[in-house]
Amino acid sequence: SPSVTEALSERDLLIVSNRQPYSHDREDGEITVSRPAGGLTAGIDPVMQRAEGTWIAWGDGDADFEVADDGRVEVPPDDPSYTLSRVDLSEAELEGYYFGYSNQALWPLCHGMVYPMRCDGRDFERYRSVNRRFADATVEEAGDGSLIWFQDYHFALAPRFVRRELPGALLAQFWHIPWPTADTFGACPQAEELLDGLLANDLLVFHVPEYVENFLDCVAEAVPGASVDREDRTVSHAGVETAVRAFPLGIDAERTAELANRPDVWPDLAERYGLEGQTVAVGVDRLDYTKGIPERIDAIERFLEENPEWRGEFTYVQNGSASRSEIEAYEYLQKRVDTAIERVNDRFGTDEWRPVVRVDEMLPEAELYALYRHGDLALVSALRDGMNLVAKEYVASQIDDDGVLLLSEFAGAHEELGEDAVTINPYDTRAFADAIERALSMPADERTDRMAAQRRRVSEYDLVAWMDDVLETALARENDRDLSVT
Ligand code: GDG
Repeated sequence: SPSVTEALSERDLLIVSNRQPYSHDREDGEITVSRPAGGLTAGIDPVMQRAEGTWIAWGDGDADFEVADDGRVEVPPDDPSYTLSRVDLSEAELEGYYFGYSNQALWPLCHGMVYPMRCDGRDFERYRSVNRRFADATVEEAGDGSLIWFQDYHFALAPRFVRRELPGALLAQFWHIPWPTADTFGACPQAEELLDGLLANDLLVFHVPEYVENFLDCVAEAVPGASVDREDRTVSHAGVETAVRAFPLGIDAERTAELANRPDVWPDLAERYGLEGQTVAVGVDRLDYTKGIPERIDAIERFLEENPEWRGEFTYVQNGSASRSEIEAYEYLQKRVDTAIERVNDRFGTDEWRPVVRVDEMLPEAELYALYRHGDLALVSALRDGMNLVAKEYVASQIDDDGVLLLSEFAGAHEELGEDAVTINPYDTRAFADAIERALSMPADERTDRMAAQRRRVSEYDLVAWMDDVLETALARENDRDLSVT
């Protein structure tokens, strides 16, 4: 909004994230710039352009560091307006901080999955030292009047390091994944230090109230001397008062609908994957064990078993690009998905029809949104998910209001969309299979009413509305601080 933009133009805005908004690659000796996909990165970019701030991120290619000696470069390339400052990580740092602690300790822990969790002490030391490197890079660019916005679970410790150097700066953090119950979080040997790091923020934001409550429980249990005010949802600890809030991340619904409305994309896509004349269900995920993909394929198998009239008529498209494959739990998941798909296709497939179509490659946005638009059903069956933007993207693409979203009760998105979506428990194969059948036979006017209600929500509370809430609340923290001092 104009008021937030104006407030930001008067101060220095810094973003700290693992992923960078632009990367440089070398192609045939030439250096080219690309803009990695991703809703939030794309959403913050225009804010940064207006605020002329600084973005600190991991640079991941030789070319990134060739464009400038110190890794600093002005972006966007065609209209330079803010600084991208890269932190170069060694193999060992990446191994310990990213593949180790971030993705084998914090990721499973926060999703309540202690089985694949590995809280290795050496990984944690790397995580801490990389957090310190990002904090140092931040302090170098920032001042006491800066607003510093940390993204996600890669940086639980950096806020404390920054706070020690810049006691007057305004610090905020957005945590993209769930926060588990105190019982689960207590399993982590580094629990107290992680909480102490996060409590150096003036504002800590989660997607939904449940994560806020869980976080406050964890603090009450594991941080000696912290005082938790349940009513205000604030914590006072080590000289800082942290407000803990829930703002559910939104998407650029208008742009999504425009892309979904492009003509001529669907016919080619439908031909490529054999979807012509089929009733189509879609699933779009990074191949991650939190997304409930094998559970979904089990439900499809059960559905085809019990509803023979749908054989030959119904196709499930699984779009899933490999992710974090270096990690054993991911390698195992990928095999489970392959095996499950093969099993269903062998059991029910014919020469003319494959029940499950696997799309391995990253689809261009226009194709992804065409798939959403023409998907009669979307199956979102996460076992746990901070939000799940796929659910919102599917809804925003339903410009004809005729699809049905089947949504796991364990995804953050269920908080906003659950009332009008078809709720599923991914562990309940029989009920999930029944829900697919019910969704397919839902009367047209009911489908339309439900989808229109979901679409209204997604376009009303969109990415801009969310960003306004977060930044406005962060800026208001400063006034609260001044008041509490005087
Ligand atoms: C984390 C949290 C939270 C996927 N395939 C293609 C493609 N995608 C895009 C989707 C979507 C994104 O990837 C996945 O976002 P999700 O939100 O579903 O999941 P995570 O990656 O786990 O994200 C999650 C999110 O952070 C934000 O806070 O919602 O809970 O886990 O945007 O569209 N995009 C294209 N082609 C593909 O083939 N272009």
